[in-house]
Amino acid sequence: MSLPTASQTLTPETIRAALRTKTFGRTLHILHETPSTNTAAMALAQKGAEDGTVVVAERQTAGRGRLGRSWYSPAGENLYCSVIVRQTQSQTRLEEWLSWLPLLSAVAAARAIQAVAALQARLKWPNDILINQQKLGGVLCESNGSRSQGRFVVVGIGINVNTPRHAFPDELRDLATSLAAEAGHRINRVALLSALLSELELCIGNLSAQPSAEVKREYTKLCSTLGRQVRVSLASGESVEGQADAINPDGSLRLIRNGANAGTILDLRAGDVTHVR
Ligand code: BT5
Repeated sequence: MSLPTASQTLTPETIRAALRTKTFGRTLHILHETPSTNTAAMALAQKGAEDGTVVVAERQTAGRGRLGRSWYSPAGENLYCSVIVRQTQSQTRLEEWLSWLPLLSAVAAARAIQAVAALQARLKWPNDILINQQKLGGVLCESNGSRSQGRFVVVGIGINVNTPRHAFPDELRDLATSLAAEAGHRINRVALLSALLSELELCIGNLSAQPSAEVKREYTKLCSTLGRQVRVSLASGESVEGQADAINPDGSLRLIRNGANAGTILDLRAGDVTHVR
């Protein structure tokens, strides 16, 4: 068998030959171009697509981050991937399941990056994938509200794989990086996608069976936010500062506040973290 080359394109054949999963990616939609793989996966899930269905695109014309932000998604270089995950938990465990999904998906991405590119990614709470403090990727989880269709979450992951440092738009050049920029050579996207889907199946599968203490501990180990002074912008527009102390059992971030409220504990379920020092 010949070794896949780093420029290998994403085709059903190359991906299927590399897949090592039980369910994730066994139903696979590969799009040349789409507004957002998350939007495409949402539409498929609403029509009943099965658990583990994956949408991958070569290019996104309206790739999305959280809170309406955009995700830079040039053609042919990177991974833009969304997985439909159907909820198998009882209602009582739903909140925990939903809050850990993005965190564990980020662990899965870090594991895949280590396996394929031999680079150690770190995670910024809740869902940023970093190398050397620069943003390499992100996770966007979106769920449906309706119980009649069965609860599902679309786990969207974007990883900058082969974009050269100089090719990022001005506003991202100092903030973003790619695997190729860090490794000094191009990285095979098919191998990375296959590893990512295997790790997602393992990490999320673990979560469905029971809250996996092991993957949660791994998140804590990889999370570069902990122990730092941080500023967190909240959805309300307010921002709070303090020391990131721990990840709580429900996936929220425990912050020990500074300033007028020094010492007060705040448990944050969402927010944008800036590492102050
Ligand atoms: C995220 O949002 O980090 C989640 C990104 C998820 C993207 C995937 S791609 C497949 C799937 N389909 C989609 O439409 N989305 C998902 P957030 O934490 O809100 O970060 C967004 C911010 O990251 C932007 O405001 C920019 O500052 C920065 N950014 C945008 N594109 C980037 C890129 N390619 N690399 C690094 N940083 C980027």
